[in-house]
Amino acid sequence: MTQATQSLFADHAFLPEGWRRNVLLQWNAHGALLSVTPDAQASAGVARASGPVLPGMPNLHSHAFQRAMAGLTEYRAASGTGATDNFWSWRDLMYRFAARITPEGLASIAQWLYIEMLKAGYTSVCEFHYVHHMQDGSRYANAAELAQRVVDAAGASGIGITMLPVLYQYAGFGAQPPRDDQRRFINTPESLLTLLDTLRSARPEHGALRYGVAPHSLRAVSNDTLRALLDGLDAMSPGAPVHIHIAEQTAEVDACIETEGARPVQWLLDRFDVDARWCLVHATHIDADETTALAKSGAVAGLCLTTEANLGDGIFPTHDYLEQRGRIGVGSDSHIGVDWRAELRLLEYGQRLSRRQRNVLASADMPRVADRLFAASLEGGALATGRAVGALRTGARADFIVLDANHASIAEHGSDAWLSGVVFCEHGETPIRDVYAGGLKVVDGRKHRDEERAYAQYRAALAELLK
Ligand code: NGQ
Ligand code: ZN
Repeated sequence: MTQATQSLFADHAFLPEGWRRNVLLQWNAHGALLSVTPDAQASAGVARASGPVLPGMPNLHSHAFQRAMAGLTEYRAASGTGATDNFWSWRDLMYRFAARITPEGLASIAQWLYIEMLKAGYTSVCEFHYVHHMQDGSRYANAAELAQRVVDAAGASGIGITMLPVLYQYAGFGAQPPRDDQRRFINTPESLLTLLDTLRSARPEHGALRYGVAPHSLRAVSNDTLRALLDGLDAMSPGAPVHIHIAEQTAEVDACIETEGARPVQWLLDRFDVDARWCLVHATHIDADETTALAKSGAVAGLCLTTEANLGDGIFPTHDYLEQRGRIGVGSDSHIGVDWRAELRLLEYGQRLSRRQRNVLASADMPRVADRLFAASLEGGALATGRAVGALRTGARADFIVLDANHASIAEHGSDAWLSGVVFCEHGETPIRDVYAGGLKVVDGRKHRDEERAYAQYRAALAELLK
């Protein structure tokens, strides 16, 4: 039996044109918005949101298993005089962790992580999934076993997911053979496409589930294998999303120049039709020409500020890129934090600290930094998901957040200051009270419907992993 239309009345809601009053939201049984009507009449039969309503934020970059190692690598592992920890030494630790992941463990970690995301107001996630094989590198009976566990965890939590199985083929530029500790990740374009095909048959796409692919990085594929992957994807699902790690570390930029004769972003833009279906994650190290070219391409720059800060990556030229109308979105990546408010705050603070100015990412038509960054990352993040999300408009998913109007960060402020309070203030518990994903209220009064059970399972999985 199909359920009747559902609805919510909001005294204030953030629509594509900004804050509007008396907004009636209506959606169908599949979780798609049927109408969004400002200046509507409240009526007796319609539930009323307890506070201002925002669209849910897409999380454009996640490695779910890494949630279980958050907080466990914050010590100096390198020894000897002048020894430094860096991205690469962190990666060694992370690989040791990845080697221990089991299907059951991954399911429990992903389930808990996605609940944390929903509680934070992330209503979609793009999962850049690369641990595919058994501990010894051989295939599971179902080649898509681990990816399927992640898809199922998303379904159970209620979050929308774009599953991006990762092609990891080489250890470095010039088609270097994979390292032993990368054996769980390795595929050819053909085997990866087969894995994706298997997964698509077992778990067909629907309103909350989409597929794409992720060539891991230019280090991990070649020109030819990237081409083969994209051709295969287009045969299966034309225009599906493509995500890639692109220029996170100066060492990879140097290696790319040395073996390929160009910087990574330039190399990619010169050889492939990079457009709005692409998400370039960590385009951190780009020069002025690449900044202009990337902005012009229409691709989304995937920024993961808390992870990039945690790993000591560097600072993306956000100001110049936004001035040239570049698209952005945010992701929680390694999940050292799961909070888009912190991502947006740090995005601005990196610019403030390096330029010794304030309100760097404001623009002439959007003088409020939080409003500009929120709107930009909704739009770019939505594009990266390849799903109809990121805005309160007809046809989009009914994904939204209800703020606590009495929260100390926004109470007594005018609506024009609400997003500033939400993003920049760090006072006590989250101002996010309720969260709807696909029209279902999955977080009610800061609690997810399944959080106790999921947390117990997460702890059990973690205990097992850390044994
Ligand atoms: C990853 N993570 O794939 O998990 C990467 C590290 C790599 C981040 N870049 C591994 N944050 O890039 O080789
Ligand atoms: Zn990543």
